[in-house]
Amino acid sequence: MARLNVSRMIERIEYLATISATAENGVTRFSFTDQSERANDIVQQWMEEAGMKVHRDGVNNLIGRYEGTDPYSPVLMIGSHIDSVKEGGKYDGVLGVIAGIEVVTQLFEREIRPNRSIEVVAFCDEEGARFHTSLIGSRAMAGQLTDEDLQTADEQGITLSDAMRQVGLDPANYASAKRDPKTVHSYLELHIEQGPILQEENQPCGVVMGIAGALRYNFCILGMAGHAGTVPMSLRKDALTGTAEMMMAIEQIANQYPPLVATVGRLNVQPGVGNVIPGTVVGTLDIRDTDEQRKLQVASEMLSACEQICRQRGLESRFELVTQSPAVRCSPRLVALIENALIKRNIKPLKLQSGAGHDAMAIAGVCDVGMIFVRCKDGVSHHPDEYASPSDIETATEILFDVVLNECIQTSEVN
Ligand code: HGY
Ligand code: MN
Ligand code: MN
Repeated sequence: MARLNVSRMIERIEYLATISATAENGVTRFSFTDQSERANDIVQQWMEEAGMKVHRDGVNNLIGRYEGTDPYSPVLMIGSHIDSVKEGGKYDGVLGVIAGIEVVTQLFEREIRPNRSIEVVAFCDEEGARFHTSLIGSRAMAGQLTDEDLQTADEQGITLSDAMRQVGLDPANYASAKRDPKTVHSYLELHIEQGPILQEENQPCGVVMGIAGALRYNFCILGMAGHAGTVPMSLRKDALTGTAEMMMAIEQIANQYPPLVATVGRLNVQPGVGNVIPGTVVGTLDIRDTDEQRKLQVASEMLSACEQICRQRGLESRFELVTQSPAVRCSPRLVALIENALIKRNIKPLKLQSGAGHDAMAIAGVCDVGMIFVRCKDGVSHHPDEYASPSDIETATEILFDVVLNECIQTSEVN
């Protein structure tokens, strides 16, 4: 008897992908929107069908709890996120939540009660695509969310706390999402790799050793708007050409420190009309590295290079650090459990670093964390073409199931 109902998993992934602000061009499901609430409602229904009691915490994390025989022992938490980037893929985050629900559904359908309770969590706002402050739900659970996080605003000027109110939350309550570490035994997250290594190695899944730390900045470059036809080139304070030189400097510095990566992902040029010299540019800078020290040192090198370019051009630069998450190591104990499950299925136990951020980074502040990566086609992610095959999804969810059985069931065999 197949242990998993993979077609049910695929149907659910496909269904969630239809809940999007954009009808075509991938999935756009920002947190604290109609789309995120509709997604929460259907995921809650699937959790309840799996015998879980479901509640939403102080920041709208959706938490399904499958009671164990010992209600007082710390829980096993399985999670990921169901928000997306703009025009993203179907699998990023969603796959981990659907896989967690599938494993609990299998226990429920077999009337197996784990010794420790299992919680499946759909974290809110992992991506930070709307407010540019990522890991909102998991950082709140780890007690790392701050009042100023709630004051960050989206492009329409709506603050995170306004957006929380719009979905019926009281933002003053966000601190209640903090989890007592004594109540959580360990955390598992299954996620698409969002990179090319598993495909290159022709493996369906692998074990994550660590997750790169991230620094996310908002910046503003102030120059002088002017008439595109009359201001001589030598007298201009063009904020956009200054930003362009800064971006080339950032890229040139990043190229000296692989695997560190740096990205200017958003630029807003003002006033943004063809016959006016850009006076202001507002943008974002995202720097990632698995080496915490080097990440901080290179970030300061990049910011001083930008300041120097602006000085030479008579521009003013303002950089604001919006979120930072330190590089995280996964628990050696959970790495070993995942490796053993891979070996048991004759899969090469590939060890991977994650350049992408995940909720596991924040939850590492609460308990041991482990991650399973699933091969994704050509490593494409944060893009409508993101794809993971049903057989790879099945294999990775089987690995997750094995680790869950090890973590919270006396027997390690369930057929
Ligand atoms: O941006 C990231 O690394 C993740 O996809 N949130
Ligand atoms: Mn993700
Ligand atoms: Mn993502």
